[in-house]
Amino acid sequence: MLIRFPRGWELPEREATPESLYFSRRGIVRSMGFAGIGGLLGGNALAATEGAALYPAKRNPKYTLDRPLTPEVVATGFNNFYEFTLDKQRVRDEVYRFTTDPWTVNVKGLVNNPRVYDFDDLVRRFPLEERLYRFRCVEAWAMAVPWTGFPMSALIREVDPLPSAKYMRMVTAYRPKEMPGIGSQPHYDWPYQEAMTIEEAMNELALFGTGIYGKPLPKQNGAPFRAIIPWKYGLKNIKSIVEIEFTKKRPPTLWNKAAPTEYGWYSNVNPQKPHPRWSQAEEQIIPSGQRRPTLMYNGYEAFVAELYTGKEY
Ligand SMILES: Nc1nc2c(c(=O)[nH]1)N[C@H]1C(S)=C(S)[C@@H](COP(=O)(O)O)O[C@H]1N2
Ligand SMILES: [Mo]
Repeated sequence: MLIRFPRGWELPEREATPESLYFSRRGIVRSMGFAGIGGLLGGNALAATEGAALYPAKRNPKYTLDRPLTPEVVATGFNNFYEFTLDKQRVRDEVYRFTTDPWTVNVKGLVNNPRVYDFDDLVRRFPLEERLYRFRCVEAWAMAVPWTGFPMSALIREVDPLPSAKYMRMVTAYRPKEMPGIGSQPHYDWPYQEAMTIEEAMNELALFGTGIYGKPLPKQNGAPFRAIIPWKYGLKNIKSIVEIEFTKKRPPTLWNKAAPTEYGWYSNVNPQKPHPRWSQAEEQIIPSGQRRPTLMYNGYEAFVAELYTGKEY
């Protein structure tokens, strides 16, 4: 079946429909059975059917926004995922070779309960919730996105780090045959790696994300399993995680290693700390281009400031 994918900021009919209407229409579609879904949604038929019980997850009302949500077509059509391409508007066209089912997440290192989770079990193991978060890229563009996921703390408690563990390292899948950007950008130290202190990861804001806009994550947004750390720059929000390791030593991270003066290891959103080539005092809302002052810790100071008091980053 030929599906027409929208380009740029073009709004397909589905996005122009209020979400509530769209979801009730999905309800109708679901009741039509498998053939009906296949006919209407094409390649997403299986994901839509499997996700029916989990999505949309109940929204947690505690986390509120100071700006409108970014249209879904923008957040799923303007992506940084260098394993595929550096062209943000082409990532969604380059992910078709990437297989995300089956998927396992290997949790290892300094923990009492190391374990390999099958993603289908993992997504049902910890209760999913939806949260509306601001999202700020180090390049100074910003969005506001409804994520679905569960607190990192839930998984961390289950694997039970040893007292000697101080850091949590996360690693993206390394599949050169499925990820054309790896071959065309050989100077990066693949696989993509990120890390944070366990104390940071235990903060209530830190999520493992499995969905966006009330549906499972599309591949361009890091299917099936990614980090959501809203007080840090986007680059810390590592996608398509296959491995999580608990360590005593601070793990290197891809961007910090590539350019330490541009991308700090912590990479907390900070309007007073400019990138060497641009100010971080303001951000540009995508897609309107409207400028706003950047908020300290991306507006999450009340939640995270205590993690950093008395420390200089
Ligand atoms: N594996 C991997 N994760 C990644 C990236 C990447 O290139 N590879 N880019 C990061 C950057 S710079 C940003 S801004 C966000 C973008 O997430 P989004 O496309 O869902 O908006 O993903 C982050 N996670
Ligand atoms: Mo980014």
